[in-house]
Amino acid sequence: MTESAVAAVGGPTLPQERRLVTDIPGPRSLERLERKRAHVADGVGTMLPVFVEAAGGGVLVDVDGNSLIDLGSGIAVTTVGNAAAAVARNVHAQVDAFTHTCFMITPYDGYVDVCAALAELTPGTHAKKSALFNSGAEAVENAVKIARAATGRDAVVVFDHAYHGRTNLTMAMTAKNMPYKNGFGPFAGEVYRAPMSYPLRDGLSGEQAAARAIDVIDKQVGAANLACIVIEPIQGEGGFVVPAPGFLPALAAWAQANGVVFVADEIQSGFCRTGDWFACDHEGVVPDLVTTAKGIAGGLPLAAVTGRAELMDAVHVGGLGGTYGGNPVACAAALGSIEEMRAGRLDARARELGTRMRARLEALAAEHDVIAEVRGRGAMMAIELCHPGSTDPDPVRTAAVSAYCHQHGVVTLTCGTWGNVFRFLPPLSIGDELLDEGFDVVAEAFAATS
Ligand code: PLZ
Repeated sequence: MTESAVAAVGGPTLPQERRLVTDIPGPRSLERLERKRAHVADGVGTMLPVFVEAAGGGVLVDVDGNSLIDLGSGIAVTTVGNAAAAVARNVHAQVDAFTHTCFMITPYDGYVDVCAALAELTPGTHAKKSALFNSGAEAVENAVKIARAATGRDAVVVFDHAYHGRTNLTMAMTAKNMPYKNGFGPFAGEVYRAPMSYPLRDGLSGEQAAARAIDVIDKQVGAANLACIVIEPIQGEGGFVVPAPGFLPALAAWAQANGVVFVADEIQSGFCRTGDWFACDHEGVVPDLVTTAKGIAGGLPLAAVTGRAELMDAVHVGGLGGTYGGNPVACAAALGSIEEMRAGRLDARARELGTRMRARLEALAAEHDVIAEVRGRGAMMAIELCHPGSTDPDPVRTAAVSAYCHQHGVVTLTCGTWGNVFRFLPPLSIGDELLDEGFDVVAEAFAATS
C-alpha cells in the first residue's frame, strides 16, 4: 500500500474552499500519475490527473493539499455530496453486518427496501417492480431484455447523440464513435437510430421533431417489430441536449398506441439532478421502464430498472440477475442517499442551483459570442460553444476553457458529439458561495482564452 491508503476524512465537514498550494497537478499527483502509467491500462483515461484524498460538500482535496471546487460530481454521481452523512453511516453499519450473500441465493431487506423506494419515487402511480444491477450500462441492457421478453419483438430504437454505455449492446445504442465504439465492433444487431429533438440545431418544435422521429421509426423499423424506444429525457454525454417541449410526450404517446415499451434512461438525469426527482416528471411523462444509476447511491455502484409490474414480470424466474446486483452495501448507500435527498429537499435545491447557474451562464453568453446556447434544467446545465454567428462546433475553445478551470482549481466537464459542450453538474451539497466562486473562475477562463 502507498501512503494514499492513510484515511483522510472527507464528507460534509471538510473545509469548503478553493485552495491551491501547488500547480495542478502537483508533484505528488505527478508521481502517482507515473505509477498509473505503469500499472493501469492506457485505455482508461483520466481527464484531470489530481489524485484525490478526501472529498465532501462541494470540494475535492488532492494528495498535494489542493482543494478543488467540484462542478462535476464524478459525472452526476455524488448528487448528495461525497461521503454524505447518511450514506457513510449506512455503509459503515452494513459493512459491519455483512457485505454479500448474493440476492439470488439468500435475500436481505436492503434490496427490497430500495425497490420499494424506487416504486414510490419514479414517475407514475401504477404498480411497479424493480431489479437491481451494478452499472448504468447493465441496467440499460436489462431494460432491453425485459422489453423484448414482454413484447416478443426484437428491435430497439435509440436517438442521435445518445449515450447508453460501453458494453456490447449499449455500445450499439450509443451514438458517438470516438472514444466509445471505435475498433470495438461488431456491435449488437437490431438497434436503430432516430433523429433527436435538438432545438439549437433543428429549430423544430417538439411536435415536429417527434413527427420526424416517428416517421423514421415507422418507415425504417415498423412498430410491429419494435420492442422499445430508449431515450435520455435530457441527453448526458451527447451534449446535455434538452428536447423541445412536447417531444417526449408525443413519443411516449406513440409508443403506447403501438404496444412499444417506452424506456427513459434517467441514469444521468435522475435523482433530483434536474430539479425534479426525474427529468420525465417535468413534462408529466410516465415511462413504462426507467433505468437509474449514478446519483442513486452516493458513489457506490448500484443501478436499477423500474417499471410496470406486468412488464417486469414478463421475464422467467432466473432470467434477470448477476452475482453482485443490488449488493447490500450499495443498497445501504442508496437508502442513505434517498434519505439525504428527501430530508434536504434536494429537488428544490437543484432548482435553486439551476437558477443561479443559468443567471451566470446567460451573463457570460451576453459577453462571449462563442456561446451559442445556454441550456439544461436544475443542476444539469450546459453551454454549447460554436464559432460566432454559426452552429459550427468549437471544441478547441471548449477544451481551452475547461483546461483553464482545471489549472485554477475547478473541476469542470465537457461533453457533446463534437466535444463543444461545457457542462455543469455540481453536487447538490455545494454552497452558494463556492458555486459562485467556481463560476467566477469559469468567467475568467472565457476572458483568458478569448
Ligand atoms: N446511460 C444516460 O449517462 C453513463 C459515462 C462516462 P455506467 N455516463 C457516463 C464514460 O465515459 O464511461 C451513462 C449515462 C446514461 C447510461 C450510462 C452508463 O452508465 O454506469 O457508466 O455503465
